Amino acid sequence: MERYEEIAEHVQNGYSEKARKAVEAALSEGCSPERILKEGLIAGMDVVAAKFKSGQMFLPEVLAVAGAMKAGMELVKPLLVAAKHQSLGKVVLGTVRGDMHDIGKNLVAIMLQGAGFDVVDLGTDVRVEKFLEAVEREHPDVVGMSALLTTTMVHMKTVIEALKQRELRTRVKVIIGGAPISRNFATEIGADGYARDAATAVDLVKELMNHAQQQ
Ligand code: B12
Repeated sequence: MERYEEIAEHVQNGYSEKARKAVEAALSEGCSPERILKEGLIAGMDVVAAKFKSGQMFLPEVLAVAGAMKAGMELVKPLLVAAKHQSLGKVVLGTVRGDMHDIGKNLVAIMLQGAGFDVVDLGTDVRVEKFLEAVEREHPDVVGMSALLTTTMVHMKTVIEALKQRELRTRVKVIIGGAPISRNFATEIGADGYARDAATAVDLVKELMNHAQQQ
């Protein structure tokens, strides 16, 4: 079996130790961290997402899968996050209130750091106040919010409204993402952009920063 498939399979089974060892082996064989992430770890998670949706997999199993995914991500992260001396800008990231999903947000953080941005990760279940405090404290160029639940995506709008009220909205660009999020939703709530995956998120942030400089 190919290494990438092996990694994907261990992620699907929720085997953290095996996933970690397979990623280690792949790296020592010279496999690229990008392919390990895409064709191994994310490919495994895609299968799990489909099975969870159709009721073939349940929460405790998905929790184990998330653990295996993280074990693998820890090893590829330092390789993707190359130390760049000059920062391209600063991004504050967080998963909104009531939402514990952080795998996608963490990937966005890794890719942004890899591209040369400073990232301040506020974690999961981030309340409005915490986003506002971070904008005041960190002076980021961009605020990124993640939501994976239809019940929590509504909080993105609350944060945008609160930024307006505090007169902070014009200081930052706001981007959003997560499985239930669409471009239409982003427009509807007044966000500056939406990206469907981590690689596109990097392009989006670069685009918004260029735009801001030209203004
Ligand atoms: C793993 C998982 C979990 C894990 C999370 C572990 C963790 N640490 O993150 C656990 C087991 C804890 C979990 C719990 C729950 N989950 Co869940 N979970 C998933 C699952 C299977 C995969 C999510 C994932 O990690 N995907 C892989 C990553 C790489 O993809 P991603 O998150 O989409 O992120 C990418 C993009 O969206 C984008 N992106 C993400 N964030 C951002 C942010 C910005 C700024 C940008 C630009 C881009 C961006 O880039 C990322 C990288 O490419 C999804 C299924 C799915 N289709 O998404 C369900 C899913 C999200 N869960 C679901 C549910 C219902 C729940 C629970 C309510 C279940 C329950 N009954 O308790 C709880 C809620 C807990 C809570 N309060 O948050 C539903 C949501 C349904 C809905 N419409 O609201 C889903 C869709 C499954 C389903 N079809 O039923 N879950």
